[in-house]
Amino acid sequence: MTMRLSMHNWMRPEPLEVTVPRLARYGYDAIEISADPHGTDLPTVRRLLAEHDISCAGGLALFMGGRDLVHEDSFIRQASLAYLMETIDLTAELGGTFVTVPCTVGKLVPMADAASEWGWYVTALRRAQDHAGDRGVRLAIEPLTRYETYLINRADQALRLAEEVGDGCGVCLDIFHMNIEEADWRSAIRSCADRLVNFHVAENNRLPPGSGAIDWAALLAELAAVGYDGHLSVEFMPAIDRTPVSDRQIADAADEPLSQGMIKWLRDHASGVLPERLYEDYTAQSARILRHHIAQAGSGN
Ligand code: LER
Ligand code: MN
Repeated sequence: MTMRLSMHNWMRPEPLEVTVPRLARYGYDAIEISADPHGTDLPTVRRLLAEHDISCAGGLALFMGGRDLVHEDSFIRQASLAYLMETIDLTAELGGTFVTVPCTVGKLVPMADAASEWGWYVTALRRAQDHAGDRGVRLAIEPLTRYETYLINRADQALRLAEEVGDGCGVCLDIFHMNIEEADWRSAIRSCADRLVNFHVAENNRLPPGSGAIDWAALLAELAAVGYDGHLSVEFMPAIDRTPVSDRQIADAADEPLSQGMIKWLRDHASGVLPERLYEDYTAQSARILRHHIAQAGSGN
């Protein structure tokens, strides 16, 4: 079994009717979907995926806006867990096998003492994993850089959390975040190998593979060596560039007709709304570079 290629749909606010045919055009196998469980018509999405031969690898829970599993207010924690549960349901309905769970993005300061937060997190994720397990889905705890969250930044922290949550709980590593936070990305991958259910890819500068300093041959060889046969999920997110040297023309999120939550979400990733052409080029480049390295890793070169 070899690694498969997937991509998120959260980096560019656009309908799935635009995203899914694009993925098919560039030879992706799957989508890692983030969708509003209340505003998504499942039969329509299922039809769209089938029509373009794109599978649902898994889902991603967007912890943006008010969503926070370790908020000091128990009502907010409860509503955030309900959101995660519904994302698990939606993902299972589409045939996905994991739900990626990052911390609340843009929350850089804790609200409570460390023991309370850890306890709330473990309790919520145990309930979510129980719910997910009944549906053939695993949670995938994803560490993010310190610039997005203060809580889970490294593989060892994610692993400890997953172990406390229980056997079914997995980990999702993201080489962009790892490149900043891990002392040794190889040993981080090895330590999580038994629980690694998803892997996000972007360059060290969060550009698409091929436009940065990550050694893709070495990375994919390491993933193959630990027996990883899940998805490589593309997640480029170029920084907004308002200087005269820019050729990106990324729109400030606030200049687009988006919700306040989505505006903050994009800004918290130091980005904005990418023009269609750039997004298309980055999607194509990611597939080209990764396909090459997946084939090399598969042949043992
Ligand atoms: C998500 O996969 C991620 O990497 C983050 O930056 C926050 O969503
Ligand atoms: Mn990621």
